[in-house]
Amino acid sequence: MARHGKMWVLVVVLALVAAGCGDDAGDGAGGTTTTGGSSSTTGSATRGEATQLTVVAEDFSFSGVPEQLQAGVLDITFENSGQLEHELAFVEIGDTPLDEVGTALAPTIEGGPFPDFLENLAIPLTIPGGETAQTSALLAAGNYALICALTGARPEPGATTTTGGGPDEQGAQGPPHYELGMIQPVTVTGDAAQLSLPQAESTVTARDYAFDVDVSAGRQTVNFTNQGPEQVHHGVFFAFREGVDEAAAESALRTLVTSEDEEAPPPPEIDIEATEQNFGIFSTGLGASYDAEFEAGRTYAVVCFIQDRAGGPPHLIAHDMKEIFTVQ
Ligand SMILES: [Cu+2]
Repeated sequence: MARHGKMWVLVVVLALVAAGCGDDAGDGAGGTTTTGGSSSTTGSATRGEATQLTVVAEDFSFSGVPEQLQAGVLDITFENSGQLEHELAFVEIGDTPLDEVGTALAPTIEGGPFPDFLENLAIPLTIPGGETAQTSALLAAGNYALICALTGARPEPGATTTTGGGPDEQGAQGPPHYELGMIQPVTVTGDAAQLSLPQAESTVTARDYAFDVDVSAGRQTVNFTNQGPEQVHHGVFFAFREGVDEAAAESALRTLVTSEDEEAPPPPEIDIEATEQNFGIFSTGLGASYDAEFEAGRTYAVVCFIQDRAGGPPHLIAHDMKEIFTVQ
């Protein structure tokens, strides 16, 4: 939620998600993805220290969401059986009645302040309709609503257009999906003091306001965590074309974010086809594991478009929150 402080950001992110999803399943969220064939078993069971959770999304409902979960590592399978893109967003609501949560969140989604009750936030996965993704994510104790705050309407039945309803065509039309039924209460109990993800080869750490990137060439599991101490972050990746060095990448990124023209294509230095990783949105202490691939010799940027808890411009704009790196 709240990842689009300005319309151009929305346009850019949607364009990148759409481009990334064109030829390779599941790039939208960077999760390990298999299409079809997934068990529809719901509920939870424990294996070791992780809780197994399978959630199925439809247009517009969730199923498989237990009323109670154990704090700690969740091994999540998120199956999107709908036509539209949906997200799995754990939003702490405190004692706010469920029917007042949507109204309280609306300004946040538009780039405004976060409500006071929203301490913990974890949005590990966002995937297009028809896909299934898996991740291990951290969840802290608290009273949550599990919601999808994305917008996007289904194509009208019998409509004469044949646009297919991809994320680019859906645009930002319609109400947030939680207003259409994608909201369920979840109580998370247990000790939140020992939250840590399973070991992974690589790490990307977000903090106020920078990224620490430790990745290598090839396909790998990356643990993405937010170390705060205060703000909410995510990680959106841009890949640059071969031969674009870090100085040129920085200048291209500046061109992208300062462009007044919402219709303008991204700067040519950005390789849309290769821009496929996105790490979810997390409050301090939380995070998830993602399957990611980086090419040796290539330059990338990871940026954050989330606003401060007090509201304001995205962190990339307000705090230059980015890391540009070349993979060895
Ligand atoms: Cu941020």
